[in-house]
Amino acid sequence: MNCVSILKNKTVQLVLISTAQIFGISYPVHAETPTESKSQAIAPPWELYDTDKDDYISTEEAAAQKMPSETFEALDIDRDGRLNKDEFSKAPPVTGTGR
Ligand SMILES: [Ca+2]
Ligand SMILES: [Ca+2]
Repeated sequence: MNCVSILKNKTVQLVLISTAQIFGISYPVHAETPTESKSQAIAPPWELYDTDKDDYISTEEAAAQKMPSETFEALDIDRDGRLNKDEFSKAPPVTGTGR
């Protein structure tokens, strides 16, 4: 009968939902997930800076991401007025949010 299969479906849905809820609750309690989110936050968003994709970050591109000019100058080790990936990789793990 159709009624039975609908009922079964509902039961399955209920089980799935409660399982998800248990999962959702126990996840933060355990809190022993590896630090992958951390390393992602540290990785500098090169693509975000190098908007014209010429493999260098110009002062304009740095300014567009609110990188302070002191930071830019400190990172520009060879003083050619732009940052290559090597120079940029030495950037502090602060991503253009202002502070
Ligand atoms: Ca560029
Ligand atoms: Ca440079």
